Amino acid sequence: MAYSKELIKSLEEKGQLLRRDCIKCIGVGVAGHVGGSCSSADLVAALYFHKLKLDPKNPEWEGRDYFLLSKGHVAILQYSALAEKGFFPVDDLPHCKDIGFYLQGHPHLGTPGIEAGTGSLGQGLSLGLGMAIGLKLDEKPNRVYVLVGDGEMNEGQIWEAAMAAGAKKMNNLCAIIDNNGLQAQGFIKDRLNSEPVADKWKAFGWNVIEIDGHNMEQILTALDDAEKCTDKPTAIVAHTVKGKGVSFAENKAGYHNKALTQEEYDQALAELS
Ligand SMILES: Cc1ncc(C[n+]2csc(CCOP(=O)(O)OP(=O)(O)O)c2C)c(N)n1
Repeated sequence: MAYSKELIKSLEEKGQLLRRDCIKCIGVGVAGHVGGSCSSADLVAALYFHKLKLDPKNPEWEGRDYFLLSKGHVAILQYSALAEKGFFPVDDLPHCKDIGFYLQGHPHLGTPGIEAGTGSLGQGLSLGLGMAIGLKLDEKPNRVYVLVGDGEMNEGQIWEAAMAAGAKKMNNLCAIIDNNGLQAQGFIKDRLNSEPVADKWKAFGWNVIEIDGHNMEQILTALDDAEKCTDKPTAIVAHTVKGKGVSFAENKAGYHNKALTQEEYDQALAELS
């Protein structure tokens, strides 16, 4: 194994910690994005606690890597990672979405560690591509990572960015696709089917890596292999389970953005502990 057992275990634990933080952010009786947060949690844990070069004490550090949450509706997941990393207090997380509070329902500029306002689906990859082009023009080694939802791929702008990044051979750009098979209202295959996902990205000139998005060793290997690819942007197609780790929410569109009962809240935290 290329990575130590300790590293894998600690990152797996971080994934579970982020899921628990998300459930605490959501709380009881108020709708929140359980499904898409839990599906992306292991990917985000690997990025924030292993891959990304970041300085929590200096969020605008010139040497940093850039992470954009294009599926911005799961802002609670990014806030949890930023808080656990030390960008702001973990105790602030449950106040997320309070009127006037700095942690809002979608990421916005001005929050420490947030690189772009996202949540209007489809825009994050274009924003990331612009940053990647800027970094190349400045001859900087920083990398740009963008987390894209598979439902989000219904947006045409994703494919404009994909085409441009492929044509420009933006090897400093990595898209990670949370391929959980569900969007807000049902299975993607039953609505606007985006399969075959990997072939589409390949056709646009990307280096495509398919992984189990809950297997930490595969996640780390894919992120390292993306960095080694010198002539193409990389798309990591991560097969995940929406609601992963919360049994009653797994693979159910109904838990895309749902209020939890007290019983569900307690059960979710118990299962994730
Ligand atoms: C432009 C735009 N249209 C619609 C929405 C409402 N919306 C929020 S999440 C979502 C579904 C996204 O599905 P997916 O990208 O697969 O997210 P995941 O299942 O991973 O949470 C929709 C339609 C939005 N945020 N932006």
